[in-house]
Amino acid sequence: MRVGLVGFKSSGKTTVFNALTGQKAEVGGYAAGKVNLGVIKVPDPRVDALSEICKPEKTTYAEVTFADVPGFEAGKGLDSSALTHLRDVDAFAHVVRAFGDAPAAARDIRDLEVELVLADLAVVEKRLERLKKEKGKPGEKELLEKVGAKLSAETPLRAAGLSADEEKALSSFAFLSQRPMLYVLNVSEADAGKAAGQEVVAAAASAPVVVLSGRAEMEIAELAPDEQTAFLADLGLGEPARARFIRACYSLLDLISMFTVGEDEVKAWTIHRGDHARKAAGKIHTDIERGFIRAEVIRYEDYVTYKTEARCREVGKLRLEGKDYVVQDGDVVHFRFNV
Ligand SMILES: Nc1nc2c(ncn2[C@@H]2O[C@H](COP(=O)(O)OP(=O)(O)OP(=O)(O)O)[C@@H](O)[C@H]2O)c(=O)[nH]1
Ligand SMILES: [Mg+2]
Repeated sequence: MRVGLVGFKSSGKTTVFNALTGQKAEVGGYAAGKVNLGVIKVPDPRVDALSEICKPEKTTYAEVTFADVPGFEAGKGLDSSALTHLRDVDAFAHVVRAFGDAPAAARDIRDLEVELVLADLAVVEKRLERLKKEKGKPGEKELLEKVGAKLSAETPLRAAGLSADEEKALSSFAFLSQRPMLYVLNVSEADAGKAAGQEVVAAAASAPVVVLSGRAEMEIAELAPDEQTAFLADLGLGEPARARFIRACYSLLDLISMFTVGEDEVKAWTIHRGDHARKAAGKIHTDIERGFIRAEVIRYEDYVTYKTEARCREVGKLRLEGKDYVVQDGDVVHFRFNV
């Protein structure tokens, strides 16, 4: 799962990237053209609690990869290298400058959205042009015309009310405006504890907005844990924005966690909301997916209450589920399989 930190030049993407990943990539645009990549753990108090109970040798959190993409030139449209970077990520975190001189956050939000829409419209028009000469799939032309009309009205495809079947039919086009979007409002230190203004919220349409100060967060990330708490309190914050932001990305992508527990390892596995047990098993190993027999499932809350699988079984909190069971966020799962 790759989330792209994207936006116009000098909005603070690399600063935010450093805050998230603890890396020390060069800020100030000196490393122009370079994409920085970082893998981060998704903070999850449930993993901590399970680990506390099981005392495993190893504790493994879910992970998200962040890509820090070079900034786009305002007012110039997206060039081919910008489009390549955008196509390479599953979701966008648009880092918007709201610090320093004359920030125009709402305008930046709308401008990038329009760029995504225009890039998609170009793809639609090119394909429709081709369909004058060749025969497409049944219904393809009609669907592309519908999509083209939405885009012409500057509606991003993620907000176009497409059905699941339509989305599936369009998946090979890899439209940019269809991908999940989240806004990072990069504010000055003084504004770190405040909520986003009305104009920004309106421009963001219904996409989530995370307010943070990239510079302050980067400094916090460099401190020892006990110093971090004091610094955060000074800024009027309870936890680093980093934790909020990472969780927001996770839910934006409609990802959930299931857990496996044992003496050797407590581990969070990233799956999609709606995944069936057999598919979820395949995350762990294809053998488990192939030889799937059943899933033994305990709710996270029950596991924390009764502490062991055996005790959960005794009190009737361990359920046996088949391959079509839809795994729920927080399920503690033990797969039985045979190969
Ligand atoms: N005051 C203040 N300055 C910041 C903040 N975040 C970034 N900056 C400054 O803004 C400048 C650009 O920051 P970068 O993180 O390099 O921005 P970028 O978006 O990666 O820039 P490009 O990759 O060139 O598009 C640097 O001088 C940063 O120190 C912030 O929260 N507050
Ligand atoms: Mg940068």
